[in-house]
Amino acid sequence: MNMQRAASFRGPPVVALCGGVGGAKLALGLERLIGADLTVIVNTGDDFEHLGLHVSPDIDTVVYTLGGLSDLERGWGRADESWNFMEALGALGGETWFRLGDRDLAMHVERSRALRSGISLTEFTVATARRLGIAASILPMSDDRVETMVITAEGALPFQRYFVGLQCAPVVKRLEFSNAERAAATSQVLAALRNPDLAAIIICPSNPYLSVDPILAVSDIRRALDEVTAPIIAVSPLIGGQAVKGPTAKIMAELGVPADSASIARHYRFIDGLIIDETDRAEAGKIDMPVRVTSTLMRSLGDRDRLAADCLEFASHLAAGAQRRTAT
Ligand code: FO1
Repeated sequence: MNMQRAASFRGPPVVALCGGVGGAKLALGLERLIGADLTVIVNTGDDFEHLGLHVSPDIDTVVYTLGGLSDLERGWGRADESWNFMEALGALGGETWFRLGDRDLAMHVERSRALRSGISLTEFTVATARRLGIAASILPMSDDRVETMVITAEGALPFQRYFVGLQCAPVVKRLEFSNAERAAATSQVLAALRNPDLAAIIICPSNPYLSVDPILAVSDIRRALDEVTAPIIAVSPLIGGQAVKGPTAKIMAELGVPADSASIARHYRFIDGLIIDETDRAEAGKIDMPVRVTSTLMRSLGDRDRLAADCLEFASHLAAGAQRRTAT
């Protein structure tokens, strides 16, 4: 094939809904597979004002991961990081419970400056991703502020106080996403979800309660999802009743929900299919929707690519089945 044509060839668009670390791994696999045909809609319920700066942890995790800048060990922040700012801040008696690396700090300073000058979070994120050579579109779920509040046995806690400050120790009673009902989805998010050529919507293996629910709580997004005809699939974040990283299983236990794939399927009752890990193969029969069993553990780059390909294949299989049902 002519190389110029190959470079500009576009396939059907795909949307991924994504939180932080786990979700970003699959988003990277998808981006490597379909490049500019991918739009990643990212949770901003974790965003907060810290040290006078606007911090968007999940957006940054996705941007750093797709931009090849992320720290693979830590999962968040940048590789080759140094911590001089934190040390100097600590010496002055400043707040150091939430660590901002020197390189990462540049992102928060520049984003805060942009927002103060009237540039939207979407405009800043799209421009930054382009500058870092990322082919996919990375979009915040909304430009309006939505704040995830963790209602715990010890009271209501802003997300990062719960997650980083208290290391997820307090017992979760429920979650609230303040302003989600009123927050508007951006025109870019709605255009991606309403694209008539859409091949699939993929809910990444992020924490359903902390990372995906805030996206689904935005009324405009929920309504748009109700109207899509493309298959919506999710990848379960659980393997053998545990999340690879983070407090998903702990939160499920605290909410009185069994930490298994059937619970994930019930949680996302509007989806058309669920991908589960082969460790949980025996659970497939208990799930009341189409299930694809594969390896969902993403250690290597190859794992990310393979799971991304499995997602696209599963979605196209579901779409073909739906077409056959419509035709008969
Ligand atoms: N996570 C931590 O566990 N400790 C931190 O000090 C921390 C700082 C931090 C700074 C910037 C950033 O983009 C992310 C950061 N994270 C930190 C990760 C973040 O709190 C969570 O991973 C997400 O909000 C949950 O998806």
